Amino acid sequence: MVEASPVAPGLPLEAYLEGAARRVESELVRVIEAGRRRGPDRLWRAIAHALLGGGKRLRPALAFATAEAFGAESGEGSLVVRFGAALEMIHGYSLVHDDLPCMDDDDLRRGRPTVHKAFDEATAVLAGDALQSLAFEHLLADPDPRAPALAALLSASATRMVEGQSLDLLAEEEPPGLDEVLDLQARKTGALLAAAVTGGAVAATGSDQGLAGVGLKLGLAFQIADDLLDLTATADDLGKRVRKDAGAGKATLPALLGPEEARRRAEGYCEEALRAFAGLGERAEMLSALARYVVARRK
Ligand code: GRG
Repeated sequence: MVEASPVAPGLPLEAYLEGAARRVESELVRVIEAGRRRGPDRLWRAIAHALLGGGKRLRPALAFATAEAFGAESGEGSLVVRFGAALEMIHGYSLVHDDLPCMDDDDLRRGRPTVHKAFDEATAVLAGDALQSLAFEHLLADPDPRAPALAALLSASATRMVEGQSLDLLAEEEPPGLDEVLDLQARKTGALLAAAVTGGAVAATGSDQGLAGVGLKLGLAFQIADDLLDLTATADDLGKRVRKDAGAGKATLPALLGPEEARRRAEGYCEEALRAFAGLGERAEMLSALARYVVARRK
């Protein structure tokens, strides 16, 4: 069984997540400051609202820990930190668009009003659009010869994410079976988490090191944990509306299999990832700690 609560104040994992967030946020702040100098001010304020309003920064942390597992540095100015910022831009855009009235219609995200509530719908659509292209503009501004491979990886995973979102919307009309839900979630959530892991490997070595499948499993574990938290956590814990999946009749693993079997599956996927990371040796210890956090997290 995956350890229930590996994150406590003062323990290394929490410090690691804080450090990863600090590095990625200073990069995001620099990009936003440059944008605000150009304007339009309203668009860039909306982008800042989307990018700097908290968030666990789990995807960059996974990319950094994977790069480190292959012996690379993940300090300020490194290629993997630039990649981590690009990941957060794609993730941020997906959240802004997902919250829109034509999608999930949410008012609260990361404990604050969603972008279309704080600004307006048209500005939220544009902020999401800009974030999507900005991710590639930012990544490809790095002269490192591995930057184009990272951009290719990120764009493919962003397309998978949109396919997953489309499947999710279609599922509201025709309830999907278990295999279809797993396919939907592997694309909607798994693809970007997998890109975080493989991107870390590419930044460090130029190869994805065969980690795509493991990254997808970790993404499925993350989504199941998210669905379980929707059932058990409070809006204060998560900074977003809760119990919305059952209300919307969403097909999730907890709904299809029951919460206990869903948790068992999440832990199984996590164990698979842990076995693969163990093969990378001691330098992958933080990566393993992050994999455990994916299923044991409380927010
Ligand atoms: C609209 C193109 C488009 C895609 C939307 C990712 C997604 C697809 C929608 C987000 C809705 C959602 C709840 C997805 C499931 C898992 C998920 C991505 C949760 C949020 O990620 P966290 O927990 O968020 O890493 P923070 O705020 O910590 O960054």
